Amino acid sequence: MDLRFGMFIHWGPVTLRGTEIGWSRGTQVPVKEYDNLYKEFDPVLFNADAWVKTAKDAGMKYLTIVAKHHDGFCLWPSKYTSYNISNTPFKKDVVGALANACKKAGLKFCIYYSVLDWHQPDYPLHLSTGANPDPKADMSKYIIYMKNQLKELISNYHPYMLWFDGNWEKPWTQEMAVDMYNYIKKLDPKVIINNRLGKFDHETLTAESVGDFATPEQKVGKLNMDYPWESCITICTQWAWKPNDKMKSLKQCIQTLASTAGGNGNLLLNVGPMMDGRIEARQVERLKEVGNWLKIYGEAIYGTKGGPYKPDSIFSSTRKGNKIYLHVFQSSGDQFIIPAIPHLKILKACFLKGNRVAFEEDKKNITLSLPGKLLNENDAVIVLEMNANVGNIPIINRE
Ligand code: FHN
Repeated sequence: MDLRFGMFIHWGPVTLRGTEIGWSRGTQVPVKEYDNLYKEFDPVLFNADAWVKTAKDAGMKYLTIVAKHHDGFCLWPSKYTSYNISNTPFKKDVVGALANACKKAGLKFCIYYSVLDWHQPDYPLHLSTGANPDPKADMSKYIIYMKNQLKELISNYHPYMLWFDGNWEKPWTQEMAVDMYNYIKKLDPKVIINNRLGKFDHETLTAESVGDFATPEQKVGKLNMDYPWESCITICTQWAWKPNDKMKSLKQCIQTLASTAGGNGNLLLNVGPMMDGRIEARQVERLKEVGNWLKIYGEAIYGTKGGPYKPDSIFSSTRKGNKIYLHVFQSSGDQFIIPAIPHLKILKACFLKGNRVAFEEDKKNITLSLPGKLLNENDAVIVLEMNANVGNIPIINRE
């Protein structure tokens, strides 16, 4: 949770069609055609160090590769199925290359693995529609297949975190989830596991949940100081690569990161590399711009807690030690008024890496005098140095 910002990567033979990974199988792309795309998959420009450099330059601290999505194709040379990268013209172990590149660059390496597998014979459902369960399938054999692959991934690539998905279909039960969680924690007690093994709402973490953190999707999670969470959001609209897909602006990317951190959560920002193995230049550029912002303002994101103010469209806040970082997204006029902080006094207010900010403080409000034009239009960070540690201030709602 101190890392706050990671890269998510959805990629596979489906990029040869530019349609959505998994879900376009049997819809936009006929099943037979989809399941044979791997025979043409040859991303000769794939360079793990280049992907990791893009993540690092973006200020991301961890990287999560989709090793196997719902379509069952494996981006590593699994010995438990021939439906894997070693049987493509490309052959190279993509998961292994990224694990090594992350290690060299000091990024935490993480793996996404889909519980449901429409391609694997022993998984009862072979279509995204869930139609006609396969009577020949044997879910208990599929669970052995899953355990063998997870053991293969954990012992070969030592992931820091496992990001499961595809837990919503009938063949998969809560009992299977608990058993799988315990099996993995025996293999590696330190590995972090998301909450998408269990059969419960992935936006929250409850006693019934099976997993270590909640996973809101395509939205910023709600402010929550009680349990860890991570929002996964696409930099464009589709998870896998799509030609001319609409890309988020720099302001959207930065304000989304400041809002997830302001809500006490992480952001896993997704890219879909192209069929030749490169991440689109415009996405690399956008991520670089985010990284440039973090080079200046990273102190207000990494290793901070969310709050004490509830985030909204105007601003969010993060905190560490006796400092509160106000992330101002838009200012209306030269005064910025927020509720006072009970029992605490401001010693100093200034723009992070910038000038002092004049302020008045009374029992009810803090009034900050802001220049007409904010220092950074994407997110101007103001630091309030308080006269005591701010870690345990209860959440403050703005009327
Ligand atoms: O179906 C998947 C989808 O393809 C994508 O992988 C996202 C990423 O979190 N999760 C599922 C939808 O909830």
